[in-house]
Amino acid sequence: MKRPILIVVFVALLCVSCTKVRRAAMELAVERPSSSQNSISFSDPLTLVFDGLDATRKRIAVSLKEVARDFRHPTDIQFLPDRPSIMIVLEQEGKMKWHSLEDDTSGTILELKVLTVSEQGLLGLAFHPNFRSNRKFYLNATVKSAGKEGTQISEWKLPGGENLAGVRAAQTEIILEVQQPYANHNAGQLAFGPDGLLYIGLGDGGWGGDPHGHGQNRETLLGAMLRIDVDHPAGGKPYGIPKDNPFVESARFRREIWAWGLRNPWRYSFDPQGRLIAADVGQDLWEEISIVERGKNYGWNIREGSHCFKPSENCPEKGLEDPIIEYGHEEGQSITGGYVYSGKKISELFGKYLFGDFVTGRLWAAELPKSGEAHRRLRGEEIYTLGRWPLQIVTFGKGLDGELYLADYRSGMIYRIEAAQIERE
Ligand SMILES: [Ca+2]
Repeated sequence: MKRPILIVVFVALLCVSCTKVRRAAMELAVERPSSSQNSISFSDPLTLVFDGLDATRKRIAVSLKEVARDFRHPTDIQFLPDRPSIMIVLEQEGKMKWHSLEDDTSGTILELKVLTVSEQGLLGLAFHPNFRSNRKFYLNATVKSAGKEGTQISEWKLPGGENLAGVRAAQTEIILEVQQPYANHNAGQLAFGPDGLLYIGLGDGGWGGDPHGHGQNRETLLGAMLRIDVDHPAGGKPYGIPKDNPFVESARFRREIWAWGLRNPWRYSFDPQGRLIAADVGQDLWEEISIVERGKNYGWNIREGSHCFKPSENCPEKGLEDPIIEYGHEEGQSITGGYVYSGKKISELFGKYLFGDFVTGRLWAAELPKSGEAHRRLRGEEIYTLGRWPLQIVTFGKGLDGELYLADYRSGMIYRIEAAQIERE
């Protein structure tokens, strides 16, 4: 019974409103499909539900095809930039694994000694934009370093060659370490922007309600989206500060900060227009998605979504960015951001941003604001439901061909999102 207990801890600390969440997780456990099943279909009423607000939303019909299994607590899915069929999966407990979608072979690229309490672990991976020539990649993990627990961003090199079996990556540098006061809200994603710079989202340091006020404190790296240049180290650090970062001239605020006021930006990605779309996990009431831009304040912990948090009434609004999408805890309790779909399998999904909820297993797709359009709250008809699945949707992955994948934290299965299966009698 070890595994369910770990899951409950992970779920509960993502949002700190425990009883309701635990119950939801247990209900899901009962609904889980048998392991002999290798796909879940939109048309199968036993596994897929459209309830609550989803009952009134427009639907996009999809099925989930199992492409890999037997991962232990997967946390990230990426694809090897020069090998479209090689999927890379991180496991919370510290392993980075490869899996061939061509022949089902797999192996371990590295194992990192990480902390694994609550939301700690090996959490995010980004390949360098020039990976093909320099073979560099970056990991986001929670580790103990010099006696202190915190987030560590490290640089690695993967040896070249066709055959991945037996290949082991080597760590080349520690890029950044940030001490974490609590085990939750480490965020975890890493992503390079179209500008070639590395974006590192950091949560507020954890516990609940942001007890130290990190979200609004620009003198700390916590509760912020950082932007650094790993190719041009400067000032005695293994990275440089881009000249157009908002606080580059500031003596007071941290120069790594690109935007702040974030609670726990667990997953974020760049859309095809180069906009940074970040899903920020909420406290007790609201889950949210924002377009994150230079020098903007996304409100936490003054506001949760577009609502007052502290103070609970008549909170300031000026200078605080509202999300473009938010949903309440009757729909889900821990948002998992995804990617804009640009694959060929599901025409209705093309160009839409896919996201989901870890606790309730709901999947949605949104029509993001058009290029150049001011940020605004999306209207109801711009959000589609893909149903509520019996899964703990912990992360998404995007193939080099634009197809999307998701990982089920509980079962360790990886699914590809495909067109709906047509029922035949
Ligand atoms: Ca916010």
